[in-house]
Amino acid sequence: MKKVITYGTFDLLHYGHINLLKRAKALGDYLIVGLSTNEFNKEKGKACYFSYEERKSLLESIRYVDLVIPERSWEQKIDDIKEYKVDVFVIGDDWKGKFDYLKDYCEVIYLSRTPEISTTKIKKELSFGKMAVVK
Ligand code: C2G
Repeated sequence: MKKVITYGTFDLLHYGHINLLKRAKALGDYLIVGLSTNEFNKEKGKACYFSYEERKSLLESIRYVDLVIPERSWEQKIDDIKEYKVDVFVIGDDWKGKFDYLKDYCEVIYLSRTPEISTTKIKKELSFGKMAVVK
């Protein structure tokens, strides 16, 4: 069984996240998501709208996701790859090159980000009262 892992905050889940998870799952048979805890998000300088438990339950409802584990630090990836016998590490190409050190432990793949959508954009536009365009 080919196991894939990815990591992220996945706040205000949107189609860019789903596109990433769909393509990540297509790289193997089993997809693990390391979900940033609220505490780790503070280290990442991210303030989340949804709590860890809420973000976890959203991710677990996605057909592409097989297991959600907590991401508590930058350093846990190698241990996770060993512990879960991961074959492929995948993440969006906004991280291109940043995780090449994992190549000693598994395949490393950077996937193109979905343009135009981000949690930050959603927050900003909602705060200006911009709602979805009703055609
Ligand atoms: N993503 C994407 N397209 C978007 C937005 C996000 O493909 N429009 C991808 C990101 O590249 C990432 C994943 O969705 O692979 C989750 O995005 P974030 O929650 O923003 O994750 P990030 O804060 O980058 O956390 O240790 C790694 C970090 O935890 C990554």
